[in-house]
Amino acid sequence: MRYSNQNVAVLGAGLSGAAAALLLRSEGANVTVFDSADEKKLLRSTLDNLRGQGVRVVCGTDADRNSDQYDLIVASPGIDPGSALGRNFWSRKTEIIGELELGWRSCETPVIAVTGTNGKTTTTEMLAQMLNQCGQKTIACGNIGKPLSEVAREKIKYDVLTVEVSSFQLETIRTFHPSIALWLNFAPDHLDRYRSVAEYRTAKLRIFENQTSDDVAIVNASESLPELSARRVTFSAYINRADFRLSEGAILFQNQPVLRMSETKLRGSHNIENLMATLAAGHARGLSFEKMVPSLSAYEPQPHRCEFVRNINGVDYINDSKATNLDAMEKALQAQSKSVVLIAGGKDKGFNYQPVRTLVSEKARAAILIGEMAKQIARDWDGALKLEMATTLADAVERAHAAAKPGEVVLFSPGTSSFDMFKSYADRGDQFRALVQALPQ
Ligand code: UMA
Repeated sequence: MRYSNQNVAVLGAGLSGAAAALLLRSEGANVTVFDSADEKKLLRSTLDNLRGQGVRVVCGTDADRNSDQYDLIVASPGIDPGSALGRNFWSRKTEIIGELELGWRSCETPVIAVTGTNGKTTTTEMLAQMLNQCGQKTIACGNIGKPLSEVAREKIKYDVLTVEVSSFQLETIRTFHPSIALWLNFAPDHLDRYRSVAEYRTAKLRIFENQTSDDVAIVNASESLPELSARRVTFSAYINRADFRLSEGAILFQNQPVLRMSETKLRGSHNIENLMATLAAGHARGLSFEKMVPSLSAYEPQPHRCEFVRNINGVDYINDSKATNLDAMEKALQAQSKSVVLIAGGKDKGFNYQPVRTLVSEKARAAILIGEMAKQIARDWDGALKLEMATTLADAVERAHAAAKPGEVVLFSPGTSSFDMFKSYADRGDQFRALVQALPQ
């Protein structure tokens, strides 16, 4: 067994930490899980399961101050090296890897890795569904929700794994080596974790770090990326020299039409590029376009991504809670052809809303602001459009309902993450949907 009798510390008792701990246990390690949160705030079922499998769990300030020695430290992606728990363990000489790297080391299946500031979840889901329907057995895992370590522990046989990877996960890789790596796009994000946009980009670029000339890098042609060892395949909805490009509503590969957008249920130029990257990955796996097209045509967009909720008296209500950064908000606004009443705001992630001020003033007639960022956004957009402050999401929905006129759209596209008021973007989107469903006709 790979980790027989090794003492391993796992940082974080969330999804990644629990999966890492159980994989390590199954491979013979003595495991201690550390979590800064008070034990009462953690999921009882997770802790019971870990302890039942012989894992020691240390919570709260005891975790932040622990000084025992370990042979290996495995970090969950959400542990910032600068946090109290992070500082305690990063200051040691012991090897630290992330949960993604741990899962990779126990995995014998080739990996397709998908990164990008936006669109990774849609692309990962769409690609996994397409590969399965085309007879290549895969699972969508990683940042999408099921940690790679859990897939590795289950030991189910797949032809390939389709892994969504975040910058947080890539920060702590060593040997992680996808045979196909997708770089969808890049925009500023996570400035509450990184000191600069450049630092965030550097973490993300590590997706290509261990690739060789036998591998494929599928990259957005509008990105100026460094020299890559892998064979580069490009895509773009805007650049004509890309291998996959757009012409008259159809995706072309080497100038031959392979998919018409009207045959799919996806809209917006960001989704065209997600489709191009998916087709490129399937092509790299040896699939013909004829085989891939029926699956892509049938693909239904997932909730919280410009999801149509309801029309009330001629006003469309759209849930775009997945817009956890400004780039995603920008794409949602660009995709609107009707006048918008925008609901925006949420957690303070260290950026301001100035960069979208002009677009917002062009697309939106009014904006209703919520969360930690509300006052900052009000300063950034002052004078650009009518602004209202709301105390809760329910208050924001009521205000939007009162403000919107027939023919307009109420767009809930926060532009930042949800953790100031909600458990996750999905919780936030579910609450928005329920509030809209409860509005009178
Ligand atoms: N914790 C500490 N100390 C800290 C920070 C956190 O002890 O300083 C503890 C928390 O109390 C908590 C645990 O760590 O109990 C949470 O760990 P985590 O934040 O790594 O969360 P997981 O539940 O393990 O989920 C992680 C990813 N979360 C993050 O990267 C923040 C999930 O991505 C991913 O789905 C999951 O692993 C499985 O791979 C979520 C995400 O928001 C969806 N990702 C970001 C994004 O997509 O933008 C990167």
